[in-house]
Amino acid sequence: MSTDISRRQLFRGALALGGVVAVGGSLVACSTTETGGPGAEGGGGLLERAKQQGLRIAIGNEPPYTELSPDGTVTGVEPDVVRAVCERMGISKVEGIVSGYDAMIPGLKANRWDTIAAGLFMKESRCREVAYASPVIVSTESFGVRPGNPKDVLTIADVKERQDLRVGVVPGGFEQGILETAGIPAAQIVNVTDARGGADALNADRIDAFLLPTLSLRELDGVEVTDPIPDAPKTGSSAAFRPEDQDFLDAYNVELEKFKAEPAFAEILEKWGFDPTVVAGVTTEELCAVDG
Ligand code: 6CS
Repeated sequence: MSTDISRRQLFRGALALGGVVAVGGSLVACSTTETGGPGAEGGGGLLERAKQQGLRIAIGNEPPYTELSPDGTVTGVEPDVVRAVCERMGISKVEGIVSGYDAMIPGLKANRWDTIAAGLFMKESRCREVAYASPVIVSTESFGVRPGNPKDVLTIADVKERQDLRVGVVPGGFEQGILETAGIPAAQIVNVTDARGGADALNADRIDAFLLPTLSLRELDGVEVTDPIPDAPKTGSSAAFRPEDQDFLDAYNVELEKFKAEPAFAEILEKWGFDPTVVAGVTTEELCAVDG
């Protein structure tokens, strides 16, 4: 069982002590925008259009990967990295649009946003549809369980072997793919709306475990978080683009690689609870080889 306190608990502590917590970020364009955005024409058009109109990113609002603050700002580890790299590209505005994970790639293809910056973990099926930038995070998966882990759920193999276990996942998420790839029957896989919905389902005994990234689970009050699941695949991500925006991606990667060498990159990751040393040397090709 992980007992580390979450970033959110630290945040609350700072506020309770009267501390000032700087929340960066730009305003969120919460409404979905019509198709035909800056990337509509594909090719080099996105860079020029983004410089003029800003870059629209899809986010999941699942801290610490992405977070929509009450005052409308969008932050989280990936949006903060995107914003820093965009500044180096002459793009001064980054707008976040909240989406479910299952709609992120279709929405990108429909030009509802220009980039996915949500911690949409790389895997074969996704890498066939979108073009990922160089990895910025590698993280782990855990089970959220009721206090004391009464069903003793610790591994994917436990779920496979005990068909009475019901596991919650967010629709179309990486975790649903983990269970399906492991051959776990659909009857054991329960869709929940999002991180908060999964915690509610757990506490209402509609599921026995909630499969989600370790750091996301740690943000949820009342949920016990298992140690990282030993037989879950490596989860890594970065910004994802339409294949036709390769020119933009090439320019983005040049600035991203420079930024990754600066202390500010590690500072962003550590602020959100990620270990910058884990992603060092990990490649898109490696993460795109993950089954699913
Ligand atoms: O990549 C995904 O689908 C998963 N990523 C995060 C950050 N949370 C859950 C989601 O299923």
